[in-house]
Formats: sequence, structure tokens, C-alpha cells
Amino acid sequence: MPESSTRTAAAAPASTADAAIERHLLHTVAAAPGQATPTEIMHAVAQVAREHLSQRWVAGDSADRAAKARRVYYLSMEFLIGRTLSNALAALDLKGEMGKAAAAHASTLEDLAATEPDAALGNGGLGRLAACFLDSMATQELPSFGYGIRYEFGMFKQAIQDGRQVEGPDAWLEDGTPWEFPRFNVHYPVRFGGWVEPATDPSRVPTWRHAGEVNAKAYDMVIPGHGTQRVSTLRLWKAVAPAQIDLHAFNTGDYSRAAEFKNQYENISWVLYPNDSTPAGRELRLRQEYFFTSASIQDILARHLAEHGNLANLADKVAIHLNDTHPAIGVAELMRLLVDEHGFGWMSAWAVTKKVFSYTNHTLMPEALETWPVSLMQHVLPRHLEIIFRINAEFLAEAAAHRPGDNDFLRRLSLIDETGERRVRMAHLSIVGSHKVNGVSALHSDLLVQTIFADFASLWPDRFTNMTNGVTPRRWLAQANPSLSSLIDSTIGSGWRLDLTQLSRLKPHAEREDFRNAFLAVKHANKARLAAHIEATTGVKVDPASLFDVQVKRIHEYKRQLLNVLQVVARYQAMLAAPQADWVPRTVIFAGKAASSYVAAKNVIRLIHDIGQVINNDARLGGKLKLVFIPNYGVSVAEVIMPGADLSEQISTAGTEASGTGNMKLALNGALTIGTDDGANIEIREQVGDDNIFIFGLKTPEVAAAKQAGYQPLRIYESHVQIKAVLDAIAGGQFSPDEPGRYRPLVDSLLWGGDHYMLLADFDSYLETQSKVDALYRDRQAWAKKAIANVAGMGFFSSDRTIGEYARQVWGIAPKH
Ligand code: 26W
Repeated sequence: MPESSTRTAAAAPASTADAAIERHLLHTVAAAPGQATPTEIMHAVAQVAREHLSQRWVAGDSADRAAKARRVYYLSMEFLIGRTLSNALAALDLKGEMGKAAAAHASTLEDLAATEPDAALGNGGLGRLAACFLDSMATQELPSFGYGIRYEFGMFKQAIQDGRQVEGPDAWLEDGTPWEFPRFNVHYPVRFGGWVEPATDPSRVPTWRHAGEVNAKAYDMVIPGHGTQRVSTLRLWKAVAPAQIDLHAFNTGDYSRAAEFKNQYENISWVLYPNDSTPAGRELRLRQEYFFTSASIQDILARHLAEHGNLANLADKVAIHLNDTHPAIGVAELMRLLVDEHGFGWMSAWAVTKKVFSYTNHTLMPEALETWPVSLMQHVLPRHLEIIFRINAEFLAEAAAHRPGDNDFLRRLSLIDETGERRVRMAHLSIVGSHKVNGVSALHSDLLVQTIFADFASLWPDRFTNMTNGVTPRRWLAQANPSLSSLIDSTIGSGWRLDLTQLSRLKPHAEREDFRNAFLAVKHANKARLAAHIEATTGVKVDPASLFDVQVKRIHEYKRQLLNVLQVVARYQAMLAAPQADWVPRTVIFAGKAASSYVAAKNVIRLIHDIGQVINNDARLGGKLKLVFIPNYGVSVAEVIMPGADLSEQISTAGTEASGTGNMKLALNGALTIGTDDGANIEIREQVGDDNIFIFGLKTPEVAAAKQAGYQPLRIYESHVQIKAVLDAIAGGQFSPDEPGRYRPLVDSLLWGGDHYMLLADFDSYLETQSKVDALYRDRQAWAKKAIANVAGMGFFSSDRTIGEYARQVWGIAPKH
């Protein structure tokens, strides 16, 4: 295709858009326009968007180069992007034209978009946050790169068989993706294993005699910015065996040996670890972490050298952010590269390293904090272990000066945990190697400095800060909820997409009955759409007029889906006891994946299904209570759920949920929150006002106090008629008649296992608050007023605000807006 006609396509009136799609159908997809399938048309439309984006990309990249811009590099093991087509077309302002062109192919843009597989390169909140951040960084024109792993298989697909979760592979790259650009000339060697030869004299450096090497190849995903010509880059690394490795086996005709070799190297980028709760103590995971971190830092240094000629001003031009501890080995890797390969002295390398890195913690739960056995690190990364030991020795000497003689203090601070098998504490390495450390909500950041990082905070109080999470309004309102978006547009204008604080202008409109009715009509339509999805995926018919009560997130004990389930059973029993009472119809909706090895979480999924079977088929309820579990929760499913929710369940034990971001997406779409005093719920309450949110349960200090005082769940059970009835029904097999003992262990974990997350302690308060929810829902106008107040109050929770704060306070880069 000659260049000039590409330019014509870029100008794109409706008919030209059509022509561009046909051109790609013929030349890129190789399908006859009259016979193309929706997937083929989707690929052709994506190619048109890709042309525009690559032009923007090249222009932006040269601008950054020319400006020798300071850049931020966001290192993350996970990016939960979801689909790209609609987002890209919106960013390019091509939705209208492409919609018309799709109609010419007897299709809608939504149908075409639905054929794109999700890029599900993440587990949950941390991965989706990284994706929202990329959107905001591009939109705010922040010179930035995301770096991660190009997993061949992303987050597993969840199917439900006989009420149980079954995991399947996520072959998202099977049909290729239009959004990636392989960079054939960008690749780096990443080395593993072997031993370290000590320096022969003090003026020299040790030599790492590695045992194996893998090639990291760059694949760029384009991240469009909104309201700007700028795009950002997500650079993902694929592991490829170095050619010489299998050459010998090939030459001797031993193909299975050659394949084995190849596999051994290439498995590094094969699959995402599908666990968000306990760090996998597996060697492959450590190799993944080092693989992408090393390739990324080599790339960062190469770019800096190309632009500046030397590394002397590295800290002036480079900010590297650690998204949790997964890339923490980067601290040792940068030291190794500077000292061993670029001639830096130890002291000056350390000064640079500390200025370059910053670190976000995403969880307080001690079991989720990563540590690696010293013996494993010795085996996989011997030179890095040496470097970590030296960092530790110097750090402990500095700390000792602060509290002479306090060995306990030093033992707690050490980068090496010496209790039992010696282990490297990756969070400690991240803190020592960074100039800023942050939590993800006000409460979480406070708790970090009061609990797990208290010793570090006593040394360096200024290093710790808070950056409350946010979500991108482009995906989570404009794209997911077009009807609410147009209602907002026609009321306060469309500027909220780039300045979410403008939503506060909706506040006075909550007083207008016509606006409330329009809002309720939008909500009802979104509920009808969600109801259709529920019926299609579960076979259960639900009533869009009922209260849609939604708990969607990873399944985890601390998130307390089980507390919600107990409440549903209590409601069921109460309804049976008083069938004539005026019950508010409710549809209780769950969705979420359980880590494949997490037995307790998987049992909760099964319990939800078993109870659903009974409730959904009990004619005595007159259809006024339904319980459904939507399978395969992910970004695209969330885009259907969020707009259709009335009630947002955020019921973690106080002090356990670092922030939550689903809470923000639901409130932004007009759901009212029922939640504990935890994570970002607290800040949501501050923003929307006490009257517009339902907060219940023990607060963080009360949880701690109750545990201190000797919490006895069995006592509560014995003295509490309703709790007893609920637990007896579940443990006695009322919902699992074919196997009455199925849920005995689950109930025992509450009664005899200590009820670690204090479900029984919060039960009463939760039920009482749920009654208030029912009462409010009866008054549709009063409900609408509060729902609108939620939308209006969500301006603070844009990821644009969060990124602006990081840029100014952590990365030292001024965003454009
Ligand atoms: C495999 C090891 C592992 C362990 C923990 C992988 C990933 C994790 C993360 C910490 C899990 C996670 O996604 N945390 C969530 O991060 C969100 C974004 O900051 C917060 O909103 C959630 O509260 C937090 O649970």
C-alpha cells in the first residue's frame, strides 16, 4: 500500500473508514469482505486503529527523545488490560465512524468488540491497577513505559462444573493480537545460575560465571491516551532460547532433546502464576521475576546511553517503580549492572540506585509478603545474593548507629530472615533500595508504618507516604456505561472524562425528580443487560426490578464472601418463617476466581452454588430471592456487572483490604456501598458523605482488641439463635443433601478454627445494616438520590489523580495536566 493512501485513510470520513476496513480485510486478514466473520472484521477494524496509533507512537517517541525527557518505568509482573478495541477507538475518536462501517457489515461495534479476547495478564487488583495507571500515564502525557512479561497464557479461564470451579488455559494469543508490535532488534541476554569468581584485587570486580542464558525479546503493546495524540508503551518480554543452545542437538538430529532445551528456557514466559494470596515459593517464579526485571533495566540503561552517552546523570532522567516486591530483585540488578558492567564504584552506584527506585506495597498480610530461600537465590542468582549481603551489612551498620546495642531491632530489619531456613525478605530489599515507599489507601499506609514497616519508619519517617488508588473513568464509566455517560454528558457536559472532579456538578441534580427518574431508567436498562448475561452464563432468570446486590473480586477468606453467604441463608430462613411479609426482592450476585490450590476459597464457590440451587428453586419465595455466581470474572465481565449493580459489597475484616478498586468502580456507576471501615471504603465515605454509604462492623483497632481479649466464636454461636440456625443448616447438609458433611470443615473453621476473619463478630451489625438497605430500596426516589450522590462524589478516585500524585511526589516528573 503506497504511503499516500494510508494518509487518506487516516483522514477517514465514513466511507473512507469503510474502505480502510475492506483494505485490511483483503490485505491483512485475507478474508473476502462479503464473507468475513465477526472476528475477522474485528481484526480489520483493529488494524485501522493500529495504523493511527503507530503514527502517534512514532511522533511521541521522537518528541521524548528530542526532549531527553525524564521518564518513569513502571515494573509490574501483572497488567490486567482486558480488551483494547473500544478503548482505542474512543481514544482515536473513531467510534462513530467505525460504528457506521460495522453496520455495513451487518454488525455492531459491541458485537465486534466482544470477539476480542481479554488480555488477562494479571490476577486481580494489583494487575488491574497497573492497567488503569497505563491509561492515565498515556492520557496525562507522562513520558513513561510499562514493563512486564508477555505470558503465553494469562489468568486461567474459570468454568463451573457441578458447582465447582474448573480451571482452563487462557490461550489469548492463539489468533494473534493486533495490538502488539514485535521489536525484532530489541533483545537482551538474561543469565542464571553458576558461580561468582572473586575479584583478584580490590580495584577489580568479581566475575559471574553464569550457567545458563535466555534471550528476552521485546513485544510492545500500544496504550492510547485520551484527549491527546500521545500513546504510551507497555513493553512485554518473551523468553526465547538462545540459538546456539539447541544447535548441537539439532545438528545431531536429536530433536526431542533440542525441544527439551528450548522448553527449559522458554517456559519462563509461558504462564502467569494464578495466585494472589500466597507467594509461590517456586524457582520458576523467581526466574520470571528476574527475567523481566533484568531485561527491563538493561533496556532502560541502553535507552539512557543512546540518549545521553553515559550513565552519570541516570538518576536525573530515570525513575523506576516497583509494583509490589515482584520486581524487587531490580535493586540488586541495577547495582550489578552499574558496578560490574559499567565501572561504577559501589558507593556511587548505591547513591544512584536509591534515587531511582520507589516501591508500592499492596498487602499487609504477612503470608503474602515475598521471601526467597537464601539457598535458592544462591543457586539461581549467586552474584545478586552477594550484592544483597553487602547491601544488608552496610544497612545494618547504619541502623545499629540509630539504636546501639538493640540486636532485636537489627534482626527485625535485616534483609535476611534468620528464623528457620534463611530467607531474603524482598519487601526489606525494596524499602532499603527506594527513596519512597507507599501504601494504596490512607488506612493501609498508616497501618504499614504502624505495623509491618514500623522499624523502617522509625529510621526513615519521610520515606513512607500514601497514594490512594484510583480507576480510569474512560474504561469504568465512559466505555462500560454508555447510557449513564450520555445522561451525565447532557447534564454537566463531557469534560469529566479528563477531569473526574467535574462529577461533583451532578450533586444539585439529585434534587430534580426528572433527573432521578432518568438515572433510574439508565440503571434499570443496565440491570436488564446484566440479567441477560446472568441468564446466558448461569441459566438463572433474575428480575431487573429486584435489588442487585453485588460482590465481585478474588475469592479470599479475608474478603469474607462467606459472611455474605451467611447473610443470604439468614434471609432465606427469615423469608420462609414469614412468607407473607413484604420482602424487598433481591438478587445476590457473586463473581470471582479462587487460586487453584486454595481449598477454602474453592469451597465457598461450591457453597454458593449449592445454596443457589436450593434458593433459586424454592417456589415458596415467590422469586423474591435469587443467588447467582457469574463465571469467569475478569475485566470484560466486570464491564457488564459494574453498571448494573445497586449495592456494592466491600465487607473485608477491617484492616485487611489494602484499598480495593472494585469499590470505586461500583460507586462510580451509582451503586451504594455496604462496607466495613477498611481500605479505600473509608475515603469513599469521606467523599460521598456518611448518609450515602452503609458502614458496619468492627473497626481496625476493635478487631485487634477483640483478638487480644480472646475472641470466642463458639460463644457467639451458642448464644445467637440466628447464627446457630444458619451454621447448623450449612453444616448439617441442608444445601448438600447428597453429601451432608460437605461443609462441616468450613463451619468448623469458624467455630473451632478461631474464625480468623471474625465473621461472627460482625454478623449482627451486617444484618442490621442490610435491613437498612432494604428499607431504603423501597423508596426508589430516596435511593436514587443517594446513588447519584455516589456518582457525584467519585471525582477523587480517578487514576489520573493518583498518577498526578505519583508523578509529582514520587517520580519527580510534572504531568501535563
Ligand atoms: C503470587 C504472589 C502475589 C501476592 C500478592 C501476587 C499478587 C499479590 C497482590 C498483593 C494481590 C493484589 O492484587 N492486591 C490488591 O492490590 C490492589 C491494588 O492496590 C488493592 O486495591 C487491593 O486491596 C489488594 O488486595
